[in-house]
Amino acid sequence: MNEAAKTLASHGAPPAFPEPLYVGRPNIGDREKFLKLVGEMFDRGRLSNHGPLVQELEQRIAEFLGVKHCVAMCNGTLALEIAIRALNLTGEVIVPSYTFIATAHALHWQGIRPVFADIDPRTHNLDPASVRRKITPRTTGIIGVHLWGRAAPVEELQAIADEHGLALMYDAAHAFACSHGGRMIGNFGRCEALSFHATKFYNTFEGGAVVTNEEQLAEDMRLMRNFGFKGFDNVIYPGTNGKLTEICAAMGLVNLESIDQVIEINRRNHVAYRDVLSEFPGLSLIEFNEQEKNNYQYVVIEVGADFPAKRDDLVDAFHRHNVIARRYFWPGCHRMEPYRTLDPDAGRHLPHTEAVAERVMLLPTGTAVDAATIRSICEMFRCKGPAS
Ligand code: T4K
Repeated sequence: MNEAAKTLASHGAPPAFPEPLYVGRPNIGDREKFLKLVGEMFDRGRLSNHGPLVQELEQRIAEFLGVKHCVAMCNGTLALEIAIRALNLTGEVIVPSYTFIATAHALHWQGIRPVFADIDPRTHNLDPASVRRKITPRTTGIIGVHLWGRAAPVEELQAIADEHGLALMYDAAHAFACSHGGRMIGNFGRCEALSFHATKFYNTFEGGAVVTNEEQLAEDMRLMRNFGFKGFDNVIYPGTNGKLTEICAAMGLVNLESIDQVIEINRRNHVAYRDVLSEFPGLSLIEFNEQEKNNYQYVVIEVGADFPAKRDDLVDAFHRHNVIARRYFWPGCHRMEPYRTLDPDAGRHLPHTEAVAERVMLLPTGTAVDAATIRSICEMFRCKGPAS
């Protein structure tokens, strides 16, 4: 038993939850409607290759985001890879290290070097000053990440991209249904990649999309996701297979209908966490700008040095109590392979990334938890906190 777990036990911590509570438990919409769509799909005998459900989903998502084109993909990682290729990125591309590993891997898989810039410790998003310092003659682009659904500094990044003739795109895997300056995310940079993975607040089992307002870019990406086929027997590009299936699109269409409801549940959960956690000096919950649209899909807590338990001990103790808290995105991409071996000293330039990665922990939200569960989850902090 680690120190935090021992202290929890000695302070009469609540009993473990009977079932694990996960960060990333899927939200599942109307099952009857889903099964009806699947039945119709079987009757049609169209299971993949841009069938009617995928076409409808693309149209619905484009309308929802107010963007001209939505190119559905089989997952968020392929969406990133295809977007990167369609933008002709080569050489070096600047990305945050404080992100899911897919952001960096999508570049590395195409022989492009991800160059890690530091983050602003207040927003957890790219620090424009650090981005500027990372530009070299080999830099061709910047990928901003709207971490936790909070917009990256889009105005500053656009100014840097314009000044240096760089392509700017976004990894918007966390930011579906979010806005910045009243404009839906999906409309920034040259294109934005979305993830609809099962663990996202809105899911298509696996899935994703690239959204863009550029006609030619959308056309190129449609070609790339389907092996480069332009009509029967005519391949004009070395493409890949990035297609979303019909059954995934059926899930997406059904889940779109309950998206407002899920966001409202996430928002209520966020408020419930905020109310309880405000009692604990040393713990802070990241906030969202209430003037914007937010999906509140991540409950991100920073464990300060003044809190009487270490983040890692807390995470272990929570796990023992069946609350599967996560340390996203520890230890930072630069400390994972192959990047750690390629540049062992990268951390010297990423002090905020390293510090934030050491203090963040995520707790469960979504339709699987309610206010009473949240109070019980937070009891574990109370046992260790100054109030006990
Ligand atoms: N860019 C960013 C910034 C991203 O965050 C991601 C994905 C991507 C790009 C790439 O998009 P995709 O190619 O994935 O579409 C999870 C997700 O797999 C990943 O999609 C997500 N980000 C990342 C933040 O989280 P893991 O390795 O933490 O997943 P895993 O298997 O540990 O699942 C998390 C928890 O969710 C588990 O403890 C159990 C629960 N769970 C999971 C699944 C799949 C369920 O309860 N039911 C399920 O069906 O990466």
